[in-house]
Amino acid sequence: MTQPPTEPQAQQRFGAIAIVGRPNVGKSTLLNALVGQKISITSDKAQTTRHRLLGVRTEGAAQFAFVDTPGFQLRHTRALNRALNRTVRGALADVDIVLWVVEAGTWGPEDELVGQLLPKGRPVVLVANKLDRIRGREKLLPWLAERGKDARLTEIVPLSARRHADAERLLGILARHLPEGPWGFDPDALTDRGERFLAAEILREKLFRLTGDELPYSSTVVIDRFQLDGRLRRIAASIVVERDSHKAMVIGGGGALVRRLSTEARQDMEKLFDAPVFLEVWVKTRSGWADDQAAVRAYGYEE
Ligand SMILES: Nc1nc2c(ncn2[C@@H]2O[C@H](COP(=O)(O)OP(=O)(O)O)[C@@H](O)[C@H]2O)c(=O)[nH]1
Ligand SMILES: [Mg+2]
Repeated sequence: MTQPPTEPQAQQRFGAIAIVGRPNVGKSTLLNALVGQKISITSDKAQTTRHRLLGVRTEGAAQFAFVDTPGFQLRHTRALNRALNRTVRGALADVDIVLWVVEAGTWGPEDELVGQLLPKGRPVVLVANKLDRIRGREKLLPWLAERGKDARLTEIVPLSARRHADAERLLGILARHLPEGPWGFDPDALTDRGERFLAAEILREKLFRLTGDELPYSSTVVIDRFQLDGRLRRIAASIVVERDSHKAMVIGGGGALVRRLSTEARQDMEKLFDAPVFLEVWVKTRSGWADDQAAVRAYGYEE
C-alpha cells in the first residue's frame, strides 16, 4: 500500500522566456548559465547564433523554457540577415516573459530597435549584462536611473552572465513572473534540439572562434552523417565556405587549423553527449550561399 504524500503537490508553473537583444550582448552565454549546461554556442562575433534554440530548466515546481534568438540586425541587406530577423520576431510572438539583454552602461540605436519589437502586456526584465567590466559601480547609477524611466520595463537586473550566482539570482526573479500551468517538458530535458543539430553548432562555434573576422559570416556547417555505434557517435561534417581562398584558411598550413577545430569540437561534443565521438570534418566551397534564398533554406535557416 502506498502512503499518501505528506506534502501537498505544489502547483506547477511553466512559461516561455524569450532572450532578446542586439548582437554580442551575451544572450547565449546567459542562456547557458540559466540552463546550467553549454547548449548554445557563443563567440565575440556578431551572428554567432543563427537559430532559435530552446533551453529548459526545471527547479522545484517551476519549469522555464528559455528561447535564445539571433541578435536583431540593423542591416537587412542579405538573405541571411532577413532570415535571422524573422526568427527574432517569431520567438517574441508567443512568450510569457521577455528577457531583454543589453550591456551595462551602454545604450544605442540597435538596443532601441529591439525595444520596438517588445510584445505588449508581458513582463519585460532588462538584464544589464557584463557588469564585471564596469570599474566602480557608482558609475552605473546615472545609466540605471535613465533606464528606470522606461515604462516598458518590469525590472532591471544588473549582472554578469559569467557568474553562476548571478544567473541563479535571475532565475529566482523570473520565477515570480512565471504563470501557473503544467510543464511542457520532461523534468530532466535540456533542449528541444537533437544531437545532430547540437553537433553542427559546436563545430560552427570552433570555426567562429578560431578563424579571422572575414570568414565566419559567410560559412556554415552541415552534418553529412550521424551514426550510433553502441554509445559511440560517428559523425561526418562539412564546413561550407564561399571561396577557395576561405577553404585554404580553414584548412590551415598542413591541415593544422582544421585539425584543431575538429579536436576542440569533438571534446565539446563528448562532454555534452556524455559519450565518445568519432568526428570527421571536410571543408567545401559553395560560392554565394549567404546571398541565395534557396541555399539559406537548404542549410536550415528559417525563412
Ligand atoms: N566580460 C563579460 N563578457 C561576457 C559576459 N557575457 C558574455 N560575454 C562575452 O560576450 C561575447 C558575446 O557573447 P554571446 O553570448 O555569444 O552573445 P550573443 O550574441 O548576445 O548571444 C562572448 O565573447 C562572451 O564570452 C559577461 O557577463 N562578462
Ligand atoms: Mg548568441
